[in-house]
Amino acid sequence: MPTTLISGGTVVSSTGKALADVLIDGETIVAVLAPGTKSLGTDLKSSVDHLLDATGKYVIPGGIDAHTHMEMPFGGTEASDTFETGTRAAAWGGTTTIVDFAIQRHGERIMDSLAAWHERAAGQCAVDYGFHQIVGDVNDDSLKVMGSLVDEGVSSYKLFMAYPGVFYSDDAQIYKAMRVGAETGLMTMMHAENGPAIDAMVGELLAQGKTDPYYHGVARAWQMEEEATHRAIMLANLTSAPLYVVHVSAKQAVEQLAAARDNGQNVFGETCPQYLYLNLEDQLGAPGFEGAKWVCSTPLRSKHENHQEHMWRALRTNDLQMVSTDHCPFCMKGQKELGLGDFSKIPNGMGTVEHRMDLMYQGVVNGKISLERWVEITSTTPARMFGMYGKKGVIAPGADADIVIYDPRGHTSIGLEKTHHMRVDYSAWEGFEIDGHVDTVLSRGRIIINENTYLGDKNHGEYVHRAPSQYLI
Ligand code: DUC
Ligand code: ZN
Ligand code: ZN
Repeated sequence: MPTTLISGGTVVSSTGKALADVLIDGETIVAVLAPGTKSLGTDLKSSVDHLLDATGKYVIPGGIDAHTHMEMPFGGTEASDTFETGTRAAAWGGTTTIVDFAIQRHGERIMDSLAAWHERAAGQCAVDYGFHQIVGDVNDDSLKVMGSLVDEGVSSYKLFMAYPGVFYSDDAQIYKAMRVGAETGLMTMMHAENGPAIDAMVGELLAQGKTDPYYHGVARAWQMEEEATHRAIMLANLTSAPLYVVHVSAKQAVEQLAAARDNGQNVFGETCPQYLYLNLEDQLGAPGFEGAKWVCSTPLRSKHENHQEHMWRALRTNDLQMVSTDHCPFCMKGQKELGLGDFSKIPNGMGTVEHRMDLMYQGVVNGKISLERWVEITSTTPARMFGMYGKKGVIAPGADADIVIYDPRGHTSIGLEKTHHMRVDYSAWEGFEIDGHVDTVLSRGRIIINENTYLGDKNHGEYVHRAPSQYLI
């Protein structure tokens, strides 16, 4: 097995940072050493197969994006990143594990859908991958089968309170599923928006001739998110189910989560970079049909309502626990343009998997979060939340050698289609300048990004069989 030494860097964890060398044997970290440690009198630098100089740089555990949708069939089309292209883009951005979603649609059986998603991903991924299970048809068979998901390494499942007629579950279905989740050690993930009320409002807006992308944000008002978040929390309280609310964007939804946590309830929330940096007026309200680029759900919120400051604060104070992307890109040409003249037909989603580590590092530069918190919300907590910690989310002996060497003096200009690696014909992040740079990325000991070169391949990524969440009680 080839050995690698990462020397001279500052190893950052969720609890601190220190100058240290990291020794890797094959796929695994074997030691974190005081700089310059000798082995049997020999300088390790001269005895390893690969030496990576990290002087002046941060050495962090590889990013874990726990919410992606590669190839997702949605809105009459399919997300434009495949497992191959999406995981390669993830690698470029310092993300070494994704957790995607196997999708059970109406009339399908859960285990068939899981098998289908395994087939899509196997042999296609540049980095490691796991699955949550979307349960889009809560029926007696689904409720029976859900209990065996944990044996498949799928320790979390997702329900939707939005999208009636597609993935939507009503309150009775949510109640029943949560009971099973609580009994079988599954984390319940929730898309919390009041879908039926949203659809009613969409109908009203379209009838008034309000068809532009901007109205996507108007229809999916924060009240829709707060109400659904509260309802999900109450149903989780009743059933003793642990609850993880995805893509939180409204400060009022954060307040619901914070109040439940203060009350001792086992609930959690993630937000996404788009809710920390982008807004309703400037992006969704861009001239013409441009706003379609940023149509996602939950939607971008109004810059006049102070949601973003609240999100950053919640990340700092642990009212929100982590940041994922909800990566689900659609091209403008042929996909987003399905909604020309009717915002409700614009496929929901945008591409961020490549930029999450950089965008969140900018939060460190801007004084919004600490360096350690950056590692915690992008890697360590995702690993703990979704049953991967020990192998993932930490630089320690025995862990997978998933490591990013990050240069705080480097610079990243997020630009046009040509300068990113996601398979989408625009960048939702064009023009963002980051004071930092992903220099080198290792996935299970293999150098997959170095000196702006991709060295990985689509056969490298392995399925991560996840244990139950460490946050179950
Ligand atoms: N929201 C999105 O924006 N895209 C995929 C699914 C979702 O809930
Ligand atoms: Zn969702
Ligand atoms: Zn999603």
